Amino acid sequence: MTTTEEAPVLYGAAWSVYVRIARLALEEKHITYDLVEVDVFTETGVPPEHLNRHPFGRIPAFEHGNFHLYETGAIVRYIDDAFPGCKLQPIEPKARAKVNQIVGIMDAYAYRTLVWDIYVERVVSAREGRLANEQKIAAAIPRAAVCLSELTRLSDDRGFLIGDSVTLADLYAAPIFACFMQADESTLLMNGHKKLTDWWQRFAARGSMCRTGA
Ligand SMILES: N[C@@H](CCC(=O)N[C@@H](CS)C(=O)NCC(=O)O)C(=O)O
Repeated sequence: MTTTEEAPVLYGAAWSVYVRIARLALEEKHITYDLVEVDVFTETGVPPEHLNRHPFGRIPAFEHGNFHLYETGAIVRYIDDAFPGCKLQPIEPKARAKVNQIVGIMDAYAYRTLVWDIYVERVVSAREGRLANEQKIAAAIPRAAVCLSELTRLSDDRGFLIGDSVTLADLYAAPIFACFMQADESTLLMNGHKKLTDWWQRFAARGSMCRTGA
């Protein structure tokens, strides 16, 4: 039997956007957990023991006693439902649907565009001493603009993206913004998005963000 007192274990790497989303959920609910480092980019590929936890070879994977999960969306909702503490999903159906809509946008569109196409090409490539793929960045700009204008349109102005307390929408958006805002392209793209800029400045200073910074 699994009790909430058993410390959950997260398998993954501290640099990972998705691992950080799951860590933020644990941190916001003040749950003690262990982070076990897994490198999925070794020369020999994903470690075999990790493929047992996550057959698709991604991170994070999650363990709570004898209960095993992968897919960040399932992990954070389990964390929210199974543990006491603040609720990360609104009860009111329309607010809950909007939180899930933002989570879906972050997952399906923003992660690839803002992290891989802009942040990795502009910031990580420079750090690694390789040339940025300017074509990839240029193609990502209009998609990034849609991500940001949709976030602005869908979010309200009560301190968090949706409502007056932290939700999964913030937890999905923040690790993606932490990467994207390091790229020069963010300055121009965030122009005219004051509500988002203010949200990011407030959210980036939260204890959970400081404790999970790579
Ligand atoms: N759908 C997965 C996505 C997780 C994901 O893509 N994680 C990245 C790290 S942020 C990863 O494992 N990348 C390894 C790879 O692409 O091979 C989830 O929601 O957990």
